[in-house]
Amino acid sequence: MNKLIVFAIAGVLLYSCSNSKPKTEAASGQSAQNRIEITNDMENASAVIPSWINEKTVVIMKEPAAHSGEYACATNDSVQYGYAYQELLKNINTGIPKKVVVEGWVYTTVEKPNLGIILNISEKSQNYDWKAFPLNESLTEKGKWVEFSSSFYFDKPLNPEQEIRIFAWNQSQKPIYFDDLKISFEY
Ligand SMILES: [Ca+2]
Repeated sequence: MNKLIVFAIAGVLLYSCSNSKPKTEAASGQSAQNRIEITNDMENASAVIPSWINEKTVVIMKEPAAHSGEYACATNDSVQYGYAYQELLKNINTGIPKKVVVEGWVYTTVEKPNLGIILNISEKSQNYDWKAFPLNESLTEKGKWVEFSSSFYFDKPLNPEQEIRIFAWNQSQKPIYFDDLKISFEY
C-alpha cells in the first residue's frame, strides 16, 4: 500500500515537472478583430522566421540565462541593433494601425542605459517616419530580467505599401539582452 502511494506521488511530481517547463513556441501571430499580436521567444530565430531580421544577434545564453528557453538577443558595444521585426503594413492586416505596443523582457548590465525601442516606417527604401521610445528611465536596476512596454502612435498618414521595422537600439556600449518580444498592432 505504501509503495503504491509513493509511486502515485512520484507520478504527480513527474507530471507537474514536465508541465512547468517553459514553453518554447515559435514566433506566432494571433489575430483578433482589431488587434494583431505577434510574439517571438527567440528559440527558433536561427530558422529565419519570416518578418524577422538580424537573427545573428540571437544567441544561446549562459550567464545570465535567457528569460525563456535557451536563446535571447544580445546587444553590446559592437552590436547596437537588436533582433528586428520588419514587414509591409499590408502584409500584417488590412487597414492602417492606430497604435503599436512593443513589450518584452530586458536584462541590462548598467543602470539607466542609453537604450530605446525604435519604430521606423519606410517606403520603397526611403525613410518616412522614425520614432523612439526611451527605456533608460524605467531601467533603474541592472543584473535582472525586467518587463518593458513601449507604445507608439502615428501623427503622419500611413499607407499599406509602407514597411514597418521595430527593434531595440542599445547606445550604452554595455551588454543588454532581450527576450520574449510581443508586438501588438491595434486598428
Ligand atoms: Ca528565449
